[in-house]
Amino acid sequence: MDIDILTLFPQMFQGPFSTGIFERAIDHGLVSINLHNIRDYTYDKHHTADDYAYGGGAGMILKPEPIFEALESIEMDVKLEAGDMPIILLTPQGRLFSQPIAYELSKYSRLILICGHYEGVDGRVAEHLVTDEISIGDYVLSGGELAAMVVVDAVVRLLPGVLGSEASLQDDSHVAGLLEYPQYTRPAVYREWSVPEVLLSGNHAQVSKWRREQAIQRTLERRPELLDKASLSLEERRLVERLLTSPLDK
Ligand code: 6GU
Repeated sequence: MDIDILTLFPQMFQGPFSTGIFERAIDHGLVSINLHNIRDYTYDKHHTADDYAYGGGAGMILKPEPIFEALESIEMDVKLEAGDMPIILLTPQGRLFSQPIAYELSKYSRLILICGHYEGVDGRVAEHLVTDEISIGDYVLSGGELAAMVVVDAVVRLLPGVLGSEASLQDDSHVAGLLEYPQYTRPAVYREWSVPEVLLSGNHAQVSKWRREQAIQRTLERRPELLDKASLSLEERRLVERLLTSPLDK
C-alpha cells in the first residue's frame, strides 16, 4: 500500500513510522509512506500557509492553494489509479473512525491523507478535493497529524504480512463488535494473584467458552451500547440477560 500524507509538520511522523510494526512493514516493502510538506507549495517570501477567516473569528485557516497544488503534484504519478483512491481530510468534523473503516481503507492500494491545522481548512478543500473526512474521536487535537498516525497504524496492521500471525486479528477488540477478553502470560502466580484456572487447563473448548463470556461481560460493563450491534447467538443473548442480574466471577 502506498500512503501519501500532506502535512505542515512532516517531522512529527519520523518517530512513529520508524519503530515497531511500521519499521518492519516499510522494510519489507508492504507499505510505503510518502510525506509531503504543504509549505513546499507556497510561493511567497514567508511561505504563508494560513490566513484569517472570512467573516471574522479567532484563529487562522489553512489556505486552499498549497493543498490543491501539493495534491496535484503527487497525483501526476498516480493518474492511473485516479477514481479509486480515497483522499481523506483528517478533521474533527469527519465521520467517526472505527475498526470497520480501518478495514474498508485497508483494501485500497493507495491512500492520501491531508492533515488539517489551525482553526480549520478552507472549505473548498472538503468541497472540491477530498473524497472522505475522518475524525478519530469527540475531542479536539491541535492538528490532524496525530489523527493521521492513528488511522495509518490501524490500517497498516491489517495489511497481509504486517503482523506475525493473521489469527490474532480475529480476536482483536471491536472485530466481532465486542471488547477483547483479558489475557495473561507467565508467571501463573504473581504476588499471590493467580491466572484464571481454566486457562491452565489445556481444555481448548473451555478456554474458548470462558474467553467469549469474559468478552461479553466486559463489553456489557464498559461499552454496553456495543452489544446492540454485536453478533451474538441466542444463547449469548440469554447470557447477557443473566449477567445483568448476576455477573460472572472475574
Ligand atoms: Cl482528525 N483532527 C483534529 N484537529 N482534532 C481531532 C481529530 C482530527 N479527530 C479528533 N479530534
